[in-house]
Amino acid sequence: MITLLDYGAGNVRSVINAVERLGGSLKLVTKPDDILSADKLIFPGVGNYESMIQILNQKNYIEPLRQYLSADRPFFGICLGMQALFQGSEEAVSNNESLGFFKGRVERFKTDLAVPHMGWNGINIKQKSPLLDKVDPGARFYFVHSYHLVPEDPSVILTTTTYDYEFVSSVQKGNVMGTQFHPEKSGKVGMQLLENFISSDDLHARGPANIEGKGLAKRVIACLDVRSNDDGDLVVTKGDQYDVRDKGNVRNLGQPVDLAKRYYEEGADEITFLNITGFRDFPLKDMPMLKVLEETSKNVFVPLTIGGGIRDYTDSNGQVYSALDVASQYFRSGADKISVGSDAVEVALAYLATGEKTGTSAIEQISRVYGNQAVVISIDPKRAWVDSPDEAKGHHLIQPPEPGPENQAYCWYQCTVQGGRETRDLDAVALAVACEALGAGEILLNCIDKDGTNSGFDLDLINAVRAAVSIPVIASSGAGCEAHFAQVFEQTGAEAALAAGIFHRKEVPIQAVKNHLAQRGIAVRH
Ligand code: 1PR
Repeated sequence: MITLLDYGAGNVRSVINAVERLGGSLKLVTKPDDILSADKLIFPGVGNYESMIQILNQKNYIEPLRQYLSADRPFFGICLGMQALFQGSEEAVSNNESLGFFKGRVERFKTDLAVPHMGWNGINIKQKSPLLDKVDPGARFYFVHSYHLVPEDPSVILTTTTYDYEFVSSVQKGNVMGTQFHPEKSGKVGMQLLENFISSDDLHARGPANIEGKGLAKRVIACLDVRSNDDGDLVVTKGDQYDVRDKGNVRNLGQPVDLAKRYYEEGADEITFLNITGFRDFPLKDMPMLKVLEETSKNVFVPLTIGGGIRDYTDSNGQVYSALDVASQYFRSGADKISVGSDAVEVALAYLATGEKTGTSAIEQISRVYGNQAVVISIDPKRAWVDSPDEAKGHHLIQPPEPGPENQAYCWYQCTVQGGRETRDLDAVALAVACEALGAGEILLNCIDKDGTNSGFDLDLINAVRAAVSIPVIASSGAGCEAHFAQVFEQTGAEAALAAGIFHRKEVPIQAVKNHLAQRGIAVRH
């Protein structure tokens, strides 16, 4: 019997699904006594450190947790759930006092690389532990965090990981252990680690080790654009430059749950769902999308992102729902990240006009509760061609190798909303910078001109945005063959590349992309 400490933030569904898949039975902590009566306790934490500590205090969980830990009973903290074991974090502004089981603190990454550290990275094993039994030392695990541990006592370090520099990625002392990475999101290798925790009778470490692991891999993401077709069924569709109709009918490329499962099995590093008509429907009434997430997360143990319709909403009875309410439903249904499209453009325009952060925008609210890493901004720019820089003052201008349709020498990338239906006087670079300032943790960078063309990613656009932000960028739109992925990783700083059409039409298998990247010396997860 595994007891799960769910303090109400982030995606615990994946941990529940993983434990159940491994045959474990699960009980949720609903009162302080449940902690003390647990046989084995898992504490998955996602989001903001300070809000986690506040909730643990409000629920009176701190003291029973301290008692449980000091009795050396089996405890597994994941991500924030492990950070909570230390004395405090730089992330917390005021209330900083944590469980204090381990001496040491949590610090923000100090690096020129993108922060959050997001993606599949290796582990350097420092101790032999039953937790790592049957885990291939060359395996990679899924990380998503901006802060890392700095323990005072090196003897508690189980593994380290290298991201610019070496940081502590898991700890263990007796029966108390934790990982910065997410085993529940790390595919088969993560399941093995969870199984080790669940089924081992003796979890104590067995002495020092010195095994070096691999480095951070570039991510290959499969994207599923989802909407109702004309018969009212939720289907995966795919457009050409955002036009998803073929002879008047919405293209139907399959069922979202089935396709997501297929891509997980084929080795996708993440799956993204975009509810492309979310801007006109209210997602909390769009229960099929929540169901899709619930069902998908039972079979798919890599990160899931969901976008479409994440904004404040007032229904016909005057009932107000915040973007945070909508996002919370998605997280509870199995999403790890949410993606904001149209609303981000409006929010950024308002922020750029006043220079003031209101604290009430979707980006700010969701990142405050769930952490920056959970907020992706999906940008849908279109090229706007001009003859001279004077015609695009204030916008980030590019001089592409090929001129425009009327021989124009320059273009800027104009933001659109509602799936490209309307444009705004804002360029993609400015949008990305504003959203990072408001608290976004990642950019999903589409390009309407390239979408569905199979002609390769828009390298100019990707370079311009990547150079302007310090959060990870996912290159999207235009992938037509394996070589396009190598090109985007060799010629831009993108951390991940996403494709839709070539995977849906089975033109290029995900493994073929990864094999090609590996042959070119680009690190990928196999
Ligand atoms: O504005 O917050 O409601 O979010 C709506 C979301 O739906 C946005 O993220 C927006 O990008 C997306 N969206 C809206 N309309 C469409 C459409 O296609 N008509 N799809 C749409 C966006 C772009 C990518 C696509 C890549 C790769 N699709 O997701 O998968 O371009 O395609 P490719 O590899 O086939 O070239 P909101």
